[in-house]
Amino acid sequence: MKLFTILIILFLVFSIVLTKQQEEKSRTRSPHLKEPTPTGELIVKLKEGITVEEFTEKTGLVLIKKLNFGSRNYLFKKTSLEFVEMVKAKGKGKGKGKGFQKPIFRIDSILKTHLEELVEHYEENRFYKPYLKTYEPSDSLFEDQFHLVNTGQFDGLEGFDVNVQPLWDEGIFGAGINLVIVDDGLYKDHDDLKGNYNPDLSYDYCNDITDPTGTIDDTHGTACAGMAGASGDDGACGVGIAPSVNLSGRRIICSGVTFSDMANSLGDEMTSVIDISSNSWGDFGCDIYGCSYVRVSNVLKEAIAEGVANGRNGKGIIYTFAGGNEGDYGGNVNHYSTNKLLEVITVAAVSNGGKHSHYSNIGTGILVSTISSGRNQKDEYITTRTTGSETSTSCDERFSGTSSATPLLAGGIALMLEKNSNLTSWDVQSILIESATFIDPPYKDNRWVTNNAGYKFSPNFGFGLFDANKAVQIAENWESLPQMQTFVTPIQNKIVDIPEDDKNGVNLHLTIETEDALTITGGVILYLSVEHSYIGDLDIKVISPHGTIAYVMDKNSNLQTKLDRHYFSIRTFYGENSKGTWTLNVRDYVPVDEGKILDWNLEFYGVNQEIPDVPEFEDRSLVYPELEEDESLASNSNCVSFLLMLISLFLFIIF
Ligand SMILES: *[C@@H]1O[C@H](CO)[C@@H](O)[C@H](O)[C@H]1NC(C)=O
Ligand SMILES: *[C@@H]1O[C@H](CO)[C@@H](O)[C@H](O)[C@H]1NC(C)=O
Ligand SMILES: [Ca+2]
Ligand SMILES: [Ca+2]
Repeated sequence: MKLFTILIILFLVFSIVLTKQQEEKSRTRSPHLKEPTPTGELIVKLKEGITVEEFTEKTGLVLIKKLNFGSRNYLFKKTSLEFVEMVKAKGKGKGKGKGFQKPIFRIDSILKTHLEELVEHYEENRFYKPYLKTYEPSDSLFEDQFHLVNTGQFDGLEGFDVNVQPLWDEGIFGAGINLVIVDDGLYKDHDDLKGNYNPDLSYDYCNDITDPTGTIDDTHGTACAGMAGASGDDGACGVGIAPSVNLSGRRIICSGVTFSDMANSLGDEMTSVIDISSNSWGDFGCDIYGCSYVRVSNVLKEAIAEGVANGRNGKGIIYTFAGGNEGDYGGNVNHYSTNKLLEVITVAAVSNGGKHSHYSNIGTGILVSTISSGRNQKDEYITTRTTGSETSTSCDERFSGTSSATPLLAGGIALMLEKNSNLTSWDVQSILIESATFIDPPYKDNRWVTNNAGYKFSPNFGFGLFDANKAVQIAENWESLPQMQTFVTPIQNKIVDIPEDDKNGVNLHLTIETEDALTITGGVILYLSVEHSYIGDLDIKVISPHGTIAYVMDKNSNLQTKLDRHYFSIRTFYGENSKGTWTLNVRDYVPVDEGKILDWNLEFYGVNQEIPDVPEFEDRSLVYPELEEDESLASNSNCVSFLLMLISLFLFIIF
């Protein structure tokens, strides 16, 4: 009985130790800490007086070559027969990892005796993977930051991240780049931010003072700042994607702020030194009660156009904007205003499981996606671990949404600019498109379209997931595109009825002549006016002369508004030539409510040359696991907490 008890205790202790070790293992797992792969060879230093012949005779090893240094260093392998055995073993077994045998140089006891007798020292030869230095921030929450390095924590898909580690290893941290967070307050004294804080570009537009800290409730801007540029190795929280970027805050979320203040916050007399402006705010296009179209504010549009054309000494400020979090109510970036402008980079969110985040607005205006929360239909707040403004050390573990996806991209762009500060704002857009990773979770139709220039676009993801390493590598040798040109067609104002209850709808056409043609880079704008007793019936597509379809608007039972010279942004046609006949297709297949098209036209943003080729990169597309039942169900059971999340995660200005 006693023995039995002791055994049980021993077993328990043993399993605890084992679990601990396992934990330890998974905690420190990093792609760069893997054992280097053995080559199947042995490096030896023969003892003084031992000849190669003597050594090979006794050990049966075969000489490969003498090494260049010293006089007694050699490389050996086993006999070719044994090597064949080894290679065979390697090929056995099914599936990745299973039955795989590394070409380990087996050193049995006989060989061991010989070695001890004949050599001074020996070691197995291995493939060397050079990393000049690996940056692994020591910050306590870094290991939870799956968006930066996804090791599979929180059930995520290992490797599905923004691929920043190779850049950190090269020492690219965003130094010397000025990134402005336009938001609520920025708690500049936070331990995670103060080292990167730049007061020169900061301002509180609510109080007309230079300190952007704001009130204790202003946690959103602080979290955004941390996402982009929290410093590393400071003991505080986690780390931003660009841990050395210069951070400034512009406080505009408060009552009393006006359109002109907002416009000033996006660009002012300091525009020559602002590099990037990150904006995780928007207007309210949709909510649980329905959607309404919001007109683009002229003054905001102009401030941004000015920043892109003349900011950064003519290279253009790079604006990132959150796509918005109303995806569960049919939110589409084309419902909104500032965040769909072609001049800005509109960001969608995907989860750590590689899926479109359910709340993330879709639309042809989305440029790229980055990683945030939204696994399944559950409320998982786990995402960044950055900053909160309660004290100088508090961390925010519940920050997510397209609000967090946006500064993540903005910080990534800082890394691109550090590598090549000559990039224009439009160059950055092109490079993001060129470098984005195709993501196609098998759980639903992602409506990917491959356009005539070979680019893939989806209204869920834009051109795909942001890959910082690829973007920076392309940025390094990118030759700036020529000046962006625009071409706007005359307004087509023949009034046309939209056939009621008809699956085909009406097709309208316009033709671009050769002399007006551009290679589309910035995108296409559809301006459209419709008179209809229920706009939500409409389904709108634009089809290029090459047959590429852009899903501009889906039928949306929530939509109750007017379309009056409405601005729809379309990225789908990147790289196509605008020459030829374009088609606008408008359908209404709901047998109540009807209307007519009053006018429409298109505007093209492009250049007078082909888009340059970029190098091919390693394919980082995901292999998705089998569909799990709970992932396929669009459960609405968490509706209330969901709403709370949306409200807390995305800031809105109601115009
Ligand atoms: C970065 O911020 C510091 C202040 O913290 C400022 O002195 C410096 O000029 C900024 N760098 C650039 C490139 O503007
Ligand atoms: C940036 O442009 C300048 C002037 O044209 C040039 O000398 C420099 O090499 C460029 N830098 C990069 C990184 O391309
Ligand atoms: Ca930190
Ligand atoms: Ca109808």
